[in-house]
Amino acid sequence: MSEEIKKNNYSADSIQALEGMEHVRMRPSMYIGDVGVRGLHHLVYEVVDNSIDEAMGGHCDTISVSINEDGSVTVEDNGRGIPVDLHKKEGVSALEVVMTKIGAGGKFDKDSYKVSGGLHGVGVSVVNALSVHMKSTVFREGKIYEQEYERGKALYPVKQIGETEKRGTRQTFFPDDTIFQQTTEFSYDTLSARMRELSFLNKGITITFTDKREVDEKGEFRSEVFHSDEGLKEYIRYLDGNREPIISHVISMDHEKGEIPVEVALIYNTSYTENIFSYVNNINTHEGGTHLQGFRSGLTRTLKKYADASGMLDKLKFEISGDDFREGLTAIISVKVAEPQFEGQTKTKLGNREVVSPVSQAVGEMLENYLEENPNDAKVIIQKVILAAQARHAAKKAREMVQRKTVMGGGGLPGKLSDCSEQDPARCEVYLVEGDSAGGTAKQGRDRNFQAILPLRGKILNVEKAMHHKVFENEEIRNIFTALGVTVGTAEDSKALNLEKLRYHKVIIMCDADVDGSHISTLILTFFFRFMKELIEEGHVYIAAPPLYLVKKGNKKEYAWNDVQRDQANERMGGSASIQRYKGLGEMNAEQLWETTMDPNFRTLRQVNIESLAEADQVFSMLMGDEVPPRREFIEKNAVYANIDA
Ligand code: 0RA
Repeated sequence: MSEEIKKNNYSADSIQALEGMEHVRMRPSMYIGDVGVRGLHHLVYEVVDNSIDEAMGGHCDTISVSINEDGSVTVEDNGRGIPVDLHKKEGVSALEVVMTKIGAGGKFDKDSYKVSGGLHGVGVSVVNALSVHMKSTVFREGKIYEQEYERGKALYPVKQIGETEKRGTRQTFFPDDTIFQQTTEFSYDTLSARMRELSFLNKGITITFTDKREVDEKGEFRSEVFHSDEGLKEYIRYLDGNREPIISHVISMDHEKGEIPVEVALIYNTSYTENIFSYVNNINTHEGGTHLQGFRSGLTRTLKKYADASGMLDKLKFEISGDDFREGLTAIISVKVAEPQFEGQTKTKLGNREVVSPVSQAVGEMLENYLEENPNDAKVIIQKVILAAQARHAAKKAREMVQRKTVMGGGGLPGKLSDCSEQDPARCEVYLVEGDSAGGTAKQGRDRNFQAILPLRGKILNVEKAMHHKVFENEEIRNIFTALGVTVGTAEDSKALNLEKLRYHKVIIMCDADVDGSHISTLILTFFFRFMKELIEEGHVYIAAPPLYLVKKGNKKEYAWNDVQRDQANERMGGSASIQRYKGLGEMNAEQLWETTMDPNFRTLRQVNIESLAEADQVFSMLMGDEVPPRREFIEKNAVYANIDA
């Protein structure tokens, strides 16, 4: 915490004067990142982390998480129970210290992997400070103890309320809506995805997750049980369930080397994309870092050595690059580091140098063994690497073509783009519109000062199934690159994206509000996800929401985005209004399109952000891959962008 304080120019004195808990309430973002949807969900992760630590220490095996009927959350484990005896220095129970003193979090157990500096590991007291009400119940040494708090302040000393055979800790909290002003409503999908991820990352633990806010037709709560005996190996199978493997097993290992526990699992599939997810202390390190560096070097070194020895590269005319070893690779790396240094823009890049070599060595050993024992798979992998190298050369040529056109400036813009007159990208937006006819309407309806229109022809290429050079050769995709002013590839990294010349800070996907429309949105999003991830990560991508109905009676008219709104509008008009269902953007005239979907004062845009990259990857590969049954089931059950928090 001291680091953070220095950075933000708070003197130690002013903090003390404020008292830790008050400070958390005054500057919540310093502790949990933000006070939006993300920060809200971090409260749950923080409490669950404590139970996971207890499980990792070998003291418990079951954690249950529930969203209660009243919207609060309960996390319970069957661990040793937080101690309740008197804390000598503070003069109150240890439980009260843990719950009400900032930074008291992991003081009991020296040998747990607590994260300092990242978003997790700030301590359960932060959750308490940001909750209107919290209750801790401890089951320990035959007794039940309880203490309650309001906005972080204990309401009474810990009291014994009964006897029990149980052991464990139960925490229930109700987030403070004066802090989380945007919303205090927890998302089932977000929490469920995190619990699934945690169960893969911490094998052997059972995590049950239940939403008690509503019941289904059978009168039952929505509930899932997550448990993984094989950890990352199973995680890979889950992630790649919709892709076709080219080798017979998931390659994996789990061991401790030089104090740093390393777990790795990987597989090669028929796709052309690289999917590596890395974790430090259960936190997804989006920006990678030293563990990823170790993984890559171990992979490249070992495969290269094997390929060289096999003679398969003898007749090859091009150089093989690091990227080539990772085409069609899905991998997960999870390390536990006692004092992680997090760097990078979002503090999700591991900086500890001492991690590189143990990871590299572990990966090398694991692969060497596998290649030795599975010579057929080894051959398949090397063949894939060679193909990747060939394709990379072709892609480089295609990319250079795109680049040349982009660099030419004005004249290089796609003919179909109707540009805006404003020059400042921060104020410009571009609508990617399905079809030429809707494009025409949008062009008439827009405010040409700051809104540009790029019509896209029908279904754009499914990048999930196409080789890289095909992607760069595709005209619609080239138009998107050129219109946005985005280029790919630098001297160091052939896949790095250059967003510096981005011409619009809002990129808005506008499609029909029907199944075809969401399919097209998904194709475009998949393209962004695979080729311009940073564009999504930096919050530039939005989805427009055209209305579904026009409700009209006499000179009154209202638009509706769902059936409830439609019926309410009809009622407001005294019933028997005429209802037009828009089957597509094409049925709206320019004025209607402007009023409902393009006018910044009235439209609703859904910003696309990738909460969990691994989950998003799984969803995109399912939606865009070969396996039809899971896709159909998913589309029938969910909105297409269910896992892209919008
Ligand atoms: C330190 C010591 C002991 C228990 C815990 C921490 C503990 C903390 C949490 C947080 C959530 N669930 C928890 N379960 C246990 C007790 C040590 C002992 O009994 O000797």
